[in-house]
Amino acid sequence: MRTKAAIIREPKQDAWEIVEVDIDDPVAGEVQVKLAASGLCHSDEHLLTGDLVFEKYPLMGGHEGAGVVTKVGEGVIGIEEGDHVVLAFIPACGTCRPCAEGLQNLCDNGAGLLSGKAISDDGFRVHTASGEDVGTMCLLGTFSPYVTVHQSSVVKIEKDIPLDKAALLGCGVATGWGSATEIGRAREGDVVVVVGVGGIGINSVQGAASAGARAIVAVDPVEFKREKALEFGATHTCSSMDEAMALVGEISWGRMADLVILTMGVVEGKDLLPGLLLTGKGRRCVVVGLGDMTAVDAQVSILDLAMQQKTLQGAIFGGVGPRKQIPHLLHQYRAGNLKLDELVTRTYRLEEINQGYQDMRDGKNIRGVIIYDEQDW
Ligand code: CXF
Ligand code: ZN
Repeated sequence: MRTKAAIIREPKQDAWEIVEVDIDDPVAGEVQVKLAASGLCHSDEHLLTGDLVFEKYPLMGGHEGAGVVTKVGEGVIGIEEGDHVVLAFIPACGTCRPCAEGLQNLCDNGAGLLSGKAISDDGFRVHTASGEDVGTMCLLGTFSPYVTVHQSSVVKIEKDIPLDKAALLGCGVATGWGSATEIGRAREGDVVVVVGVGGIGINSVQGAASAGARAIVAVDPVEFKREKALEFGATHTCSSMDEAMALVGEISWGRMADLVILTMGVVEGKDLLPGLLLTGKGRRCVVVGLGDMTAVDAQVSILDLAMQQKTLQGAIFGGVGPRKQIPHLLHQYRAGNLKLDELVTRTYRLEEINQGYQDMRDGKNIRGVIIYDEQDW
């Protein structure tokens, strides 16, 4: 079917381009989804800056969304036309070794995340734009009112959940919340520092609050984001990690933080040093945000890392598989323990996507969301 999408033609481009695309019907293992919404995550901005380079261009952006299943290919199990689904940027096939071990956020299909290629049981790419194959961001490409994606990227949800809010579970909410509660193991009474209060960090703040952290220090240079962090459970704010040193020392009686989460839009090697200095003895510093994908240099005090037995921990999708975490988070939403509605600062039409990213760059958004409606379908 003919639809439209926001694409990037090559690594590093000034702006998203809206073009017509042809979305094929689902082949074996795939479903077609009519999207209600797609979140604007900083990771798509990395495509524009060239920090993240994929194998296949042109590339349809977007890697968190939710909608209604319109078509189902052969061999799809447990998903029917009319089902409401979240599209998660992490696929979970359920049969590879990490999936079998309960590490579904590390599913082997994730090897294709940066390829731009779509997975199907038949193994070929399905979208074309102007007659040429077009890749998809993280196997999804949610900057389009319709997508055809593999079932391993699709999580069925209950129909009472508003789809425009459910969309946020595909990346930002699951990643941020899990980075605090799962990989970060935040516990009652902890002192937690969250550096970078965007669409991911704000969910680390609310995750840490739900875990019972006694102090949550939100660090961000943007005043509006620091204020938002307080609404989501932060107890203190500061504008830089340097500024946070003295504050965290005071709050923790010199022990420093039980957990530090680095979720800035761009994380650089030099950020690890202050991140680890904010981390207490035997405690954990979790790196969530990305930067230049080719960067290999990092500043770390080996003495401090070894002698103080600190853990420097990477994290993807918050350390939990989407099939476990998305239903869990929806229960938390229903129970009033997870704020979703309040996460959305502004909504945009697909044609306004560049305004959405400009607002992100200007520090105006916690999460911007593209809403699709009859005009798009
Ligand atoms: C990223 C991880 C790397 C690929 C793009 C998505 N995660 C969250 O935004
Ligand atoms: Zn993301």
